[in-house]
Amino acid sequence: MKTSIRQLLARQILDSRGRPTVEVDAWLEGGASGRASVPSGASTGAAEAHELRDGDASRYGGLGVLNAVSHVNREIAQALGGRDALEQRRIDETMLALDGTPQLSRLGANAILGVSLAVCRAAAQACGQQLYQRIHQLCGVARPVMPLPMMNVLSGGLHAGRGMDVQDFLAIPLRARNFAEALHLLARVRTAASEVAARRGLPTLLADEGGLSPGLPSGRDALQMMMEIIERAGLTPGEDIAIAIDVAAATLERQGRYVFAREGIERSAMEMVTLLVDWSEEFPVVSIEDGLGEEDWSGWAQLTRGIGAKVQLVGDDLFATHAKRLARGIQDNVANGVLVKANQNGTVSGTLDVIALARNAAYATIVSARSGETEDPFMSDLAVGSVAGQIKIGSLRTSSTVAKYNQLLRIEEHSGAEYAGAASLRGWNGQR
Ligand code: 2PG
Ligand code: MG
Repeated sequence: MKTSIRQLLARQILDSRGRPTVEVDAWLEGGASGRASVPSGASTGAAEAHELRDGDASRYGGLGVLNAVSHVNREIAQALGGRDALEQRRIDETMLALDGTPQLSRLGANAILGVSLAVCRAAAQACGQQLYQRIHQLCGVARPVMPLPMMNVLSGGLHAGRGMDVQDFLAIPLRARNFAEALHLLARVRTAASEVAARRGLPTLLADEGGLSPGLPSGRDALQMMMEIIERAGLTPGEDIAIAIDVAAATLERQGRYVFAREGIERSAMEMVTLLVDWSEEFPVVSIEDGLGEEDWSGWAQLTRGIGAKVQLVGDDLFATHAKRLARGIQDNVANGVLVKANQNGTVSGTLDVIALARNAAYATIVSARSGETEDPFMSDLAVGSVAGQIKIGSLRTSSTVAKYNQLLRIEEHSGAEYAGAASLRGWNGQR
């Protein structure tokens, strides 16, 4: 059969932090092929699928992925040789069964995801489809939609040497008729961010995701700087551009308390909730990710009761793109959105299942980049094809990040898909 897998070939390449990651080429009998590579996080959740690293300190400080590469080239290639690439779910399930561990720690989620992505791309090529069309066919929902973007502007936490306690401050364009216009607004914000930093005598060098790392003493100071940046861009905060935050609270949590080392303050879960409520009242903050720790379900429930009706509350480390964890959140009224990272899950099918589960519960779905990326823009096609509605990417500076935005421009041109816009934000009613 023309769409049977003829060969899988993996290799070790480097990501945007210069760390090894897995790239896979999939070749089908009819000559179609697909290449994909796997991203990698720094603020990783404990429930994420396992990224297999060699641990050989003499090579890339132990971060090599040669074992994962060899698992693709031997065990996985043997199991999948001759299988129909159009049967994405069967391919993914075969790999899960072959691995046999709950977090894919034997073969490595990086090995498995690399194959899953490459096979998906090869299948698209074999069918004469764009990748987003192939993904859309796999989910079988309404028409593809261009996502509302959120772009990293200021970084702290593990993405910027802990220069600030809170990990990310992002910009969301509220008024754009299409993705290309939204991108233009974000470009203006990013340029203004450098100008404001330079004027204040703050560093203009890039953090891991291409944003700035101003090292401000508190989250409130960062929010004030975001306001200044938006205004400097000639835009109105809360009307043209809103603010999103990724607290990445799991990286602050120590024995149930949240340690803001830079600020010199420790907060209880209740104080975290108060802080986030205050920020969302004082500033045009429309989306808060990981406002509490990854096992702090009661704190999360409290936050959701407090502001879940008017602010998007997104679980990243909390849900880890994991259906069971998301189902618990839905059941307990925790959060109202889920961050979607294919490498937290391990397969394309599993990731699409999480998106479907969220959609059925009216949770927002935000396809997200990792802080370590490659030039592969798979996530852009995933966001459009799965009708996720939102996408979170690093800043408009590094090529690995810009590759995702550029792919969205191409998809918009090719598909003529409608733009989701701010209506895809949970809790947003056009004000604030
Ligand atoms: C996150 C991502 C991107 P990382 O926390 O949402 O900002 O970071 O890939 O390090 O988990
Ligand atoms: Mg996060």
